[in-house]
Amino acid sequence: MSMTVWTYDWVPGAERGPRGFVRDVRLRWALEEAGLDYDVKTTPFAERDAKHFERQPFGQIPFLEDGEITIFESGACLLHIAKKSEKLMPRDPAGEADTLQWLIAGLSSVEMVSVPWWFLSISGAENKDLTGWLRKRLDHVAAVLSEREWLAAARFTVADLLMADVLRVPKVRAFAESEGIEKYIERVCARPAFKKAYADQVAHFVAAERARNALT
Ligand SMILES: N[C@@H](CCC(=O)N[C@@H](CS)C(=O)NCC(=O)O)C(=O)O
Repeated sequence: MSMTVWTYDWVPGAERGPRGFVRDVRLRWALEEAGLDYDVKTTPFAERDAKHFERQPFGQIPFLEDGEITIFESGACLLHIAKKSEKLMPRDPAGEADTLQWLIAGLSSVEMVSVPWWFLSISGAENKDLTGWLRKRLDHVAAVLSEREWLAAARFTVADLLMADVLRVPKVRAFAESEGIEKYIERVCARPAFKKAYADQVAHFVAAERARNALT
């Protein structure tokens, strides 16, 4: 049975806005890697109704529908998809644990710092302590990547998908000032599954912007 990735019907933002970086790309990418069928449906960005909050209690996207199951949080959705495909997570216990720890590290050790840092830096309220904290986290990731090509299990896994998606945010990527991190992002994002997921998301939001402009 085909799964459904839920995203917004439109996202705000001058010029490109966040197109290509909205987190539904993580789910699209994982499903492309796994070769699983999916479609994409939308929920309004502007008016978040009770139905939306029933499926994502923070009124955010993405969330995933898989038959009777609806699951939110991009990390949880990635793990749900990874359970269905060895391409995303090895099946041996050590490889699985390695993948799991690095996926969670991407979320709770790197994105947990990079998102507030990025948010403050665009609002002009840069916080020096947060900058130092992010510097340390990125330097540690760079040190790990100086010794290996992939984060876990000596192969591409869903942990790389997540970490690369966290690191490729332009301001974070530039701040990293690390050749190792740059090459890692290039390596992971050169994958055809990422290119397709990215292009599909950009096309989705470009079409949404055009439709909106046609109405005004
Ligand atoms: N921790 C959540 C974060 C989800 C998130 O930040 N989604 C953004 C789009 S990428 C969103 O819905 N933003 C609108 C809002 O927060 O109101 C996840 O990883 O799924």
